[in-house]
Amino acid sequence: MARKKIALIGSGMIGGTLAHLAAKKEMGDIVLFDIAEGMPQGKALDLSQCGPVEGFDAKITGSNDYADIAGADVIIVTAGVPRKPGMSRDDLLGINLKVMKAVGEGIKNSAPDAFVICITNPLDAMVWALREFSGLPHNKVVGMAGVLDSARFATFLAWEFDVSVKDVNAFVLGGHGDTMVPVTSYTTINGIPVDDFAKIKGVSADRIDEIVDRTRKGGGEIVGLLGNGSAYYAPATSAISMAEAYLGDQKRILPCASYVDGKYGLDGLYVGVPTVIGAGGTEEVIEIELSDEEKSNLKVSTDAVEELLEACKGLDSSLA
Ligand code: A3D
Repeated sequence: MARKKIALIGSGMIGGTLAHLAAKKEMGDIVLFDIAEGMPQGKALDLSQCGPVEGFDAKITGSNDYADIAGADVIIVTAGVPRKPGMSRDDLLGINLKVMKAVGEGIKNSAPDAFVICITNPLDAMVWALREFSGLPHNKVVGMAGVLDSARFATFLAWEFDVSVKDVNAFVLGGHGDTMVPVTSYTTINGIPVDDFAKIKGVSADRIDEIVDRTRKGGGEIVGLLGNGSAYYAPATSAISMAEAYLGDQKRILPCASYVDGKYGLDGLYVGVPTVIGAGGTEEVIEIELSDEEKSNLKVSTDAVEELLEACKGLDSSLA
């Protein structure tokens, strides 16, 4: 059987980390693509030389030509610019929308059969725009955010309760912004609802609210600390888990920015929802019961995403 091919559009901080993870896991051969000349080739050479030490045979190449992504099974898109301290994800809209247009057209022409995972911010609007520009079916284009946001929530809960992260199943819905909705009613510690576990551990409801708030602002906390650029290790690892679910037809239920048309009262929007990922791409969106408060929080979050889509349509008439 031929090896799988993974194309990474954008070879910056997340792109390079993705390449290293994919190579270590022997997911397939890897193409690092970027508009910066020399940089993806340099990273590919450096990463290839990890092979003898780490024991992987993945072929890693760098490119500035979309022809080299032809036949890719999975494409992960990080092309664009990240936040600087003081910027919101939405401040990136104008510049990254133009990047999505170039990337969408490149994918349409060179690798229209790939499963495409978008990471570029502002995520929910960019994945929608990328799908529009590429013309791929909705089930083959998805955004990575919920796996990362849930991992942040799980990390903070595990620290608070002093338990293994492996036993925390955290749940975050909605857009990837400060209005995201960490859902405590579906968050469990080895099956025990988080609110019950907090009582067992003597952790107050106010403290859980603080953790929810820290999760919402988790990306900004890292941007502030780094001083230049945004998180890349956990975003890369999160996207790799989605790529593995597709390549291995794992049917994992992962929170992803998926196309929702009808469920959750939404009308043709990409937003974070629990999604089955298997060989068919995003195979099913799972609609869960929400309390009135959770519903209204989700509405605030999806309204914010809808506003961004309107802004995209204003910036590029081909999207209107
Ligand atoms: P960075 O290290 O700057 O890498 C971005 C790369 O994109 C650079 O190497 C650029 O040269 C390249 N690029 C720019 N324009 C194009 C183009 N038209 N075609 C191909 N490549 C291009 O950024 P990063 O890797 O740290 O972050 C990448 C994106 O991910 C940013 O938009 C971040 O905001 C976003 N991000 C999202 C999350 C989510 O959870 C959704 C988390 C962290 C970062």
